[in-house]
Amino acid sequence: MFRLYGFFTQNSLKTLYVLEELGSEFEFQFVNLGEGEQRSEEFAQKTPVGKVPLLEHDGETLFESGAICRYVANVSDSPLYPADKMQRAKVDQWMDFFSCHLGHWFTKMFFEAVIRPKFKLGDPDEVGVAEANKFANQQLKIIDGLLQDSDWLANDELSIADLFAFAYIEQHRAIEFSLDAYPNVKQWFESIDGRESIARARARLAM
Ligand SMILES: N[C@@H](CCC(=O)N[C@@H](CS)C(=O)NCC(=O)O)C(=O)O
Repeated sequence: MFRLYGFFTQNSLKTLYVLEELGSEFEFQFVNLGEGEQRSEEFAQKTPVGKVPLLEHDGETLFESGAICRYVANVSDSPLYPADKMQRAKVDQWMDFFSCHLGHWFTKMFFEAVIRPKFKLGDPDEVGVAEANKFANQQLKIIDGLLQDSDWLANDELSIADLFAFAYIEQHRAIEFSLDAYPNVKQWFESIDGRESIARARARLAM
């Protein structure tokens, strides 16, 4: 059985969404970052980076949400991470795009609007927010064009890339960023938002 350590934020949510969509059996252990639990000696023994999400399986540990999503789908032989090499690369391509680009900008805006004030982490980075907003809008336009011809990001099928990307885009709610200008993204977002796997994952966190 898998054991996942996580918090409310998007990196943990990606892995929770994928585990629930796979129908995997797993235990979820909440790590309260607000209380500094990631810096406890017990947690430090499990991971050198002191971050969530963290997966335990078969006596091994794994960090990095992308690596965790790929691993759990792989172990489950799931079509959510296709075996075909090119199809798999397309899934990886979109996961990397969201980690490095569009998801990164949403995370920056979420950090500035929610995390920084909540944990009193100093002065807001207004220049950084303006840059994130500009690039997020440019890149949402690209994704909106892609989703005009397909319901999903890769290979015309739901994959771990969609769930991974969804967790980033989901941050738009907390920062009051409207998706109205991107109707295909909005439709894609809502179709994932309504999935039972997402509801089960949220119930684990009692969100
Ligand atoms: N690239 C990592 C990022 C992990 C990460 O930054 N986790 C944050 C929560 S979203 C964390 O654990 N922060 C606690 C800390 O840095 O002390 C991933 O995708 O898993």
